[in-house]
Amino acid sequence: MTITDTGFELSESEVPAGRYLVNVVNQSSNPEASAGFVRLIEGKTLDDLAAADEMASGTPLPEEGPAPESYGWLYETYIAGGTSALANGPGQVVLDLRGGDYGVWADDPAAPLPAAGLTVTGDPDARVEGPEPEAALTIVEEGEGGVGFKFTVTGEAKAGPQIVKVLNASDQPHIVVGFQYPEELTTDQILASFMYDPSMGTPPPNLIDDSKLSFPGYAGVQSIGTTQWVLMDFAPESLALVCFIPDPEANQAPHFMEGMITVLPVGAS
Ligand SMILES: [Cu+2]
Repeated sequence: MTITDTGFELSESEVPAGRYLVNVVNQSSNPEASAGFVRLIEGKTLDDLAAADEMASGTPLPEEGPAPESYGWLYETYIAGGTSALANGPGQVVLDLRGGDYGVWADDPAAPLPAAGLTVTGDPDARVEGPEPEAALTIVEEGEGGVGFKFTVTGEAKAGPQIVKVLNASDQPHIVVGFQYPEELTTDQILASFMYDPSMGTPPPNLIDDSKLSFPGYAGVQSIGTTQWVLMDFAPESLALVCFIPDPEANQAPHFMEGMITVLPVGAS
């Protein structure tokens, strides 16, 4: 798959259901462009996976983002996962495509990039079986809407490229945004930095300097019960995992506010 500034180009338009290694090449001007696979449901089209049509017709989405009821169906449908690729570099993910009509999207219903279609032939309900890549690190997404969510991590993150297995064992979709920082991080520091707005006056101590952040780890939105294996290439720096999906059971609070934020050490390779 190639991501450009006008959309997603897929090498295939139709594939049988199965476990796939997807190579993502980013030729767009967005260095953190991402791509994921969402199965469409009755009454929903590729236009429901991006804001491209609204922007083209001059009716942009409201500044606060699309209304929650417009994307509620994404909490119910099958979303296989996805990854991002740094500009011109390879991104790789292994994921399970069950039968159905999919849209390849930028992991955000308000994204300006139009979604691209992919038909997957085969049983829409059958779990995909296949060889499992050997992962260095496993992230299990746990918890319950309205109660709280967390990442449970086993294994050790190491500097360099590695396969990270991500399993959604909760009751809502999740995303893993892994960012790195050259100094030590704490979850309190990250939360305070997310909440800080310059109009609030004095910044919190240890405010994160955005210019020092990098994003070498990313597992795209995935629905309940899915597993994906993503190639991540860590630097020997602090690593934080954060989920930004809103929780409809908690007044659309992002999952990181409900506990889905974790700081990990990265060992020498
Ligand atoms: Cu989440």
